[in-house]
Amino acid sequence: MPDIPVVYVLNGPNLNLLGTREPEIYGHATLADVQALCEAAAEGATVVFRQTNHEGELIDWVQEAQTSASALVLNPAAYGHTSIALLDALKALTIPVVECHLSNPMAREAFRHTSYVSLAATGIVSGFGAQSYDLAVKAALRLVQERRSAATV
Ligand code: CA2
Repeated sequence: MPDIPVVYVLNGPNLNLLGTREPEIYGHATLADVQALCEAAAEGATVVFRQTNHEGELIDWVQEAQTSASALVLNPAAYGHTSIALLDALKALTIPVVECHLSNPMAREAFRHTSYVSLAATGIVSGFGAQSYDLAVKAALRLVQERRSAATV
């Protein structure tokens, strides 16, 4: 029986406010709705879903993912634009990393056009609102599957 994959879905600062403000940018779904969406997208795989407003805690969880997860979906929120420490933590991972954003940062202010996280991400899903997470979890699981198949040939 194959091991059940574990997908860490980590969320950065202010995403706890989702659904309460700026619905024109981030939509009406709450973070609890997004978690439910990720669990549905995982189709039986285990989802570990967390949010923090603290950079160090996010980095601790990224480090934890290396030993406890098969893949990481990360919405770094504003830390994606600012945190070299987060990038360094991501560079130490050997599991697939899917960067995920509700909005499309490239279509917004210039300061959102830089993503340190992208330098370490396998791929990026952005601009689809809460559906970005559905796509990101599915992409992460596909990457896990591909790696497992490649390891058995
Ligand atoms: O589009 C995304 O998912 C972002 O990662 C969201 C970040 C932003 O800094 C990135 O540029 C793009 C902001 C998260 C804050 O979320 C809020 C949600 C509702 C109300 C207030 C903040």
